[in-house]
Amino acid sequence: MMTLPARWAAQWARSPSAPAMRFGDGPWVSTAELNQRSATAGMALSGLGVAAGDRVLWSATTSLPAVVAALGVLRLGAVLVPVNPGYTRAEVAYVATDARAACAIVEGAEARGWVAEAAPATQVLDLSLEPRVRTGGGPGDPSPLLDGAALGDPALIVYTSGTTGRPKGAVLTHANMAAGVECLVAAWGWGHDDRLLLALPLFHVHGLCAGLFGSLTAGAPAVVHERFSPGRVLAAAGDVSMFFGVPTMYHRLAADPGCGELRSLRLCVSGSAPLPIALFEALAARTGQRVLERYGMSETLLTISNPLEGERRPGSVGLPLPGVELELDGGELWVRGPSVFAGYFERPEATAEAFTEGWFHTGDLAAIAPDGYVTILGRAKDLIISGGFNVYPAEVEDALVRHPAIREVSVAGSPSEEWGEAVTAWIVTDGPAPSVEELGVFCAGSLAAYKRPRLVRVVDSLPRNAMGKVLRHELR
Ligand code: MLC
Ligand code: AMP
Repeated sequence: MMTLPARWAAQWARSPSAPAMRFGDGPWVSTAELNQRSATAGMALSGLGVAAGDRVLWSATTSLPAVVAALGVLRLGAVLVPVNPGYTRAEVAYVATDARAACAIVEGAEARGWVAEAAPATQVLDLSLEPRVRTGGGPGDPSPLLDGAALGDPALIVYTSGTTGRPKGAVLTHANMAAGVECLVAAWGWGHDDRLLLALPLFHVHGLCAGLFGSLTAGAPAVVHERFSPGRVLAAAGDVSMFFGVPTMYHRLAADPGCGELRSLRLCVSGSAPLPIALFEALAARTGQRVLERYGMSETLLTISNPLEGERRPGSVGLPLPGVELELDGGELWVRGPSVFAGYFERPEATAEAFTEGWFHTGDLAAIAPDGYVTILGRAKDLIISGGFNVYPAEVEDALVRHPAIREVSVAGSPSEEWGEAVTAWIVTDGPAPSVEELGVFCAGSLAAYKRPRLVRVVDSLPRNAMGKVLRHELR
């Protein structure tokens, strides 16, 4: 097994004129150009004092310079820490300080200022990798060894709240990343002739590892869209062979009169949230596609998938991918395998709590049929999944309870056809109740847009158990 950057560099050198990716309708970027530009990025970072093993926060919308910067980080052996570019000051500052980032590559000028203020030792760069806010760092090696990371070295730190608490950085090693990506390439028969239409955000493992790194590893071109739009996806469908999406994207595609355009694709994959059986069936009827549903997590990458050949069972996430072992503990799914992360960054206690003898506790409730097919039944953890983004009720409650008219609040997901779950706040008020719009404005400074409540319900009191803990399931 090789690290992914070493494998990509070897493949790029072998076939330098192959198309690697294009952005929208832009020109194709060849593997030679990607090779050269990502090497230049790695060397530029090194020249600024970033060393192998350093953590590099990376926050940008999807673009070629953003991809080049991320590949440069990995080729240098530094550790990529992706952050949603829609995050507020507090959210970005938390990750920058928790990760103790040596460097931050940040697209937005305002967000660069937030990082510089919160983490003065962090070298803050824009996407051209020019220092924009002179702070930490210093001259480094201008001719570093690229693609020299070892398999056991950390490659990626993905912030997630796991099953409980404040966001923690899940550390994925190069070995985890290679195992998690290579098994998808094999399982889904991903060859040079494929072309992936990639409209997922690149700051989560779905878009980054499965989508972008999968394409690079398969040696297959990707057509990358900066953001998802059903019309643009359907217009591009004739030019690609695969599409990966979250259920909200499939919901919007199924509602589009042009959704039959998906018929020509070889493979459509769904994940990150449950794909409702009715939506699976609507897509099958309208497009002929039996969408392949798979399951994963930031901490484990993708571990369970319906088969490429054989039965794609609606409502089930399929069978464990090669090398993955599954177990149920009191209904909770535990997983073990080569793509399961090394632990939470500098949090030995949280790591110890998340594992039992190498088995990672997913916090998801599942059933395994006698023929091995897995169905995700629900969650043991307090987590809302809205449009494929995770929202932690406690974080939303902390923001809302600061509102002067809110005496008590509890947040949970309500069923939503479009979003899967819609963030909903049950509030007990003092005086007139604030509207959903007013609460949106109120928490705009502390919560990214997708975390803000879409529904507000005013109640006289919150249901609690004998210990005083709010019974969220009774609210739902
Ligand atoms: C956007 N908004 C959301 C939202 N996405 N609100 C709730 N939930 C979401 N998921 C907000 C916008 O900020 C905007 O707010 C308003 O909703 C309307 O936006 P929109 O234009 O309709 O939404 P859009 O930008 O089109 O985004 C929808 C989406 C996006 C589905 C394309 O949410 C998305 O890309 N989801 C993918 C998430 C993903 O990649 N998850 C993978 C996690 S990895 P306002 O206030 O401006 O009006 C993982 C592991 C695994 O889970 O197994 O894969
Ligand atoms: P994240 O922390 O963003 O990686 O999200 C991981 C969570 O997404 C898992 O723990 C599941 O709850 C959920 N998830 C991912 N894929 C699926 C799926 N196909 N069906 C149901 N839930 C899923």
